[in-house]
Amino acid sequence: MSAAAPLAPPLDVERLRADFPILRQKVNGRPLVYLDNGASSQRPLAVIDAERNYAETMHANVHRGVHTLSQRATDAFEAARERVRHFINARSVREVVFTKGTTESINLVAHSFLRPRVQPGDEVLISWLEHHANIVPWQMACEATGAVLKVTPIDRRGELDLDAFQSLLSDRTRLVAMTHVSNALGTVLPVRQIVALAHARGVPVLLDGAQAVPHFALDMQALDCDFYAFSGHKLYGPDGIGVLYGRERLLDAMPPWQGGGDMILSVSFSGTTYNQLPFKFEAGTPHMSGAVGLAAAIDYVDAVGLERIAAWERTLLEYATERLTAIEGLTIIGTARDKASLVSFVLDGVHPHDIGTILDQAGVAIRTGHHCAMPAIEFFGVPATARASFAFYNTRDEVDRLVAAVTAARDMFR
Ligand code: 7TS
Repeated sequence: MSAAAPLAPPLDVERLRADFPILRQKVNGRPLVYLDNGASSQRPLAVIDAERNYAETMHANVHRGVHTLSQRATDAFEAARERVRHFINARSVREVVFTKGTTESINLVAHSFLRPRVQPGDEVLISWLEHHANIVPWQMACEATGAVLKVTPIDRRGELDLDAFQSLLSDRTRLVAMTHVSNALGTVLPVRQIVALAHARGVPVLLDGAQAVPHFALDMQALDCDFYAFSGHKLYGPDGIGVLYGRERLLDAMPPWQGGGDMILSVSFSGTTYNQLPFKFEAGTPHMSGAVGLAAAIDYVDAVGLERIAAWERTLLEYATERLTAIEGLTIIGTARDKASLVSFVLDGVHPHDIGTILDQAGVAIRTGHHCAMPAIEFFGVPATARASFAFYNTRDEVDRLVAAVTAARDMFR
């Protein structure tokens, strides 16, 4: 079984693994097999070194000082923003807002974009696949405003019902907010169609890219969405840093959502004028070393090549799907035709948490539970799944270790 021939030469996975110090350890006496990349992927030395270099040679507060270190820190921070802009092909750095992560990016849009625009009875349209980060902020905004949350159904494969989506779009829809890739099932959503259908009705679209950014190349101008949110820690970068991409025209018209330093031009007790984009949305001291580390992660991912990453991850997904399916009593939850490299599954007679614990004893790290996407998991009539999520540094041998450990777990409960 092999994936379609990649355009670039295949990855030298063993060589790349050497870039990730954390992967070199044993857990419970066995070499670590890290398959929880959907939650957080690991950082290469290049990222660790970039954060360290920042701390050792340029740390000071940005945008504030005339002294040399402050200037260096500001230059590094703004260079990181330009690096992100280039990576996602945004038109301008004014469209790149640094946040804590996907969750904060979505909350920013819920507060500053949605709340001021909706009347009682207006609608926000999401899907059944969403992570709680793309459900709860809209529920809170709806509760505060009288707007209504509408949910696009999915089918037994875990694919979005595009016809239903189309009929749920109404004259009252003020925003579509959808995940690009489901973290619980791996489904890749037809985001271009979603954007085109929504825009045809004049409805703006936010995409939750937390699970997409590590797997495929992004182009905001081609995608044409209005907002796009992602996190550094799933992209081989630091935690505590993320991005909100927003169409400049929309960001410009939005009020700030947090007040404080950096987001102002001038403050007096009679009134305050706000700073220009993107600083208007970055109140307080930002995560400067995080931005620098995120830029290094993007450099690293670009050097490896997202096309080659996608090809190798597809091979891993197919291999894991084939081998796991062959385990008696195992059911894969989420069988969309277009899937990112993760497999959610349940095993007859064994609770997912027990699978996770037994796998950990074998040095295999997976995630178990509802993956903060309770509606998506409960749709399949299960309270939880076990989820193995792959990165480009995973190997076929590691899939074999996963399969052996799952088989052992099943035998233990027989
Ligand atoms: N959206 C999706 C699709 C996600 O997968 C996650 C995190 C988030 C939003 C929130 O991202 P954060 O960086 O702001 O926390 N997903 C997971 C996961 O699958 N396991 O742990 C976290």
